[in-house]
Amino acid sequence: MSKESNKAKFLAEFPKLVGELKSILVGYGMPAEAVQWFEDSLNYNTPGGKLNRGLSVVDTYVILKGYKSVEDLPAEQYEKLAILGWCIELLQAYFLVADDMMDKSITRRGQPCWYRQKEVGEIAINDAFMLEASIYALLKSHFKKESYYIDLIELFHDVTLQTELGQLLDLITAPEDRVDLSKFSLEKHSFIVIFKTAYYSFYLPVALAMYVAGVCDPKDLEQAKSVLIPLGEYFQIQDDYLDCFGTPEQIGKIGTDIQDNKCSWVVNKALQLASPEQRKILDENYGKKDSQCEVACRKVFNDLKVDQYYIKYEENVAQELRKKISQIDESRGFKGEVLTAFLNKVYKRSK
Ligand code: DMA
Ligand code: MG
Ligand code: MG
Ligand code: MG
Repeated sequence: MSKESNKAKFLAEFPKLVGELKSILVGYGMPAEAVQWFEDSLNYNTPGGKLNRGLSVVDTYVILKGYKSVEDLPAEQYEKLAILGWCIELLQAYFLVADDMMDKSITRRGQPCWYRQKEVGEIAINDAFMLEASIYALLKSHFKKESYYIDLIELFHDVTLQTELGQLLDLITAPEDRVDLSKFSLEKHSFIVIFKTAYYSFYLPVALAMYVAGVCDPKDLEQAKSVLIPLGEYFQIQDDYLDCFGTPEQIGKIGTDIQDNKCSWVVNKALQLASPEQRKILDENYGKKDSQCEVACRKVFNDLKVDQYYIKYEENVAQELRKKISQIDESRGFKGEVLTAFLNKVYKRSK
């Protein structure tokens, strides 16, 4: 089955879940306009991305159970995995609605950010909470009878807190009014991105599929984590790189990291390489809400050839990860191929 038809099959599950979630509101007697609002928020914020996280739950299970392709999965089993995949996409939608408000972003997935819709505004905060609450409603109705139900809930709770801790550090390291580049470092960057991105985007989909497959010995969860966390770190470094060097058409969003004073990989790499003159330019121009200042920073990044360091970083990290994967102990049923599949989805991505 092709990548496109896998995605189409996964997307076809979503309207059913929307129907189910709406029926909870209807059951509480919510007025039709509120039900419509919730439906609009679900449809606007959940399905429009690459769906890599959601699809990976299904893909991981297929590999762990030794199926040849997604098509060979019994329909009932496919549905369960797809629901877990959509639960990650709901978690992602929740984080993104809030992230775009906090980062003052303009577009997401090629359309205006939800909070920028004129009738939405700060109601988006409550919409974000409702996207998150939807996860637990779906888990309850589809997994309550499973022996691993509490493991799923704890996993979602744990990675949610981890992500929020990463977001906290991301935001307090980037105050709007006080630019102080001496607060940045690649070590701090690593901490931020592992927490804000790697746990929920990489560890979560694989761990969910492992629980359903019954391949969830703590040693195996640890093995998966030992590759997925550095892989997620690499993914967020790509995100930082694309924020600066990608085009809005390519990435579906307008980069805001320079003006937002973000502790991004790009500025950290530049700080490592900068001459005292270049450092002065960055000190005076980074984190200012001014497009001329942004241009001055971009010129320093280009002069330092940060993009070429990125290409080198990408090749090195992929090689290291492949080596780590080759050392995975498969004796309890976990498979390194799960991790290779993930790495291949991410390697040299351009959106
Ligand atoms: C992404 O950080 C992290 C979360 C939890 C949404 P970001 O602000 O760099 O993401 P984006 O570039 O997509 O706004
Ligand atoms: Mg953002
Ligand atoms: Mg952010
Ligand atoms: Mg970003």
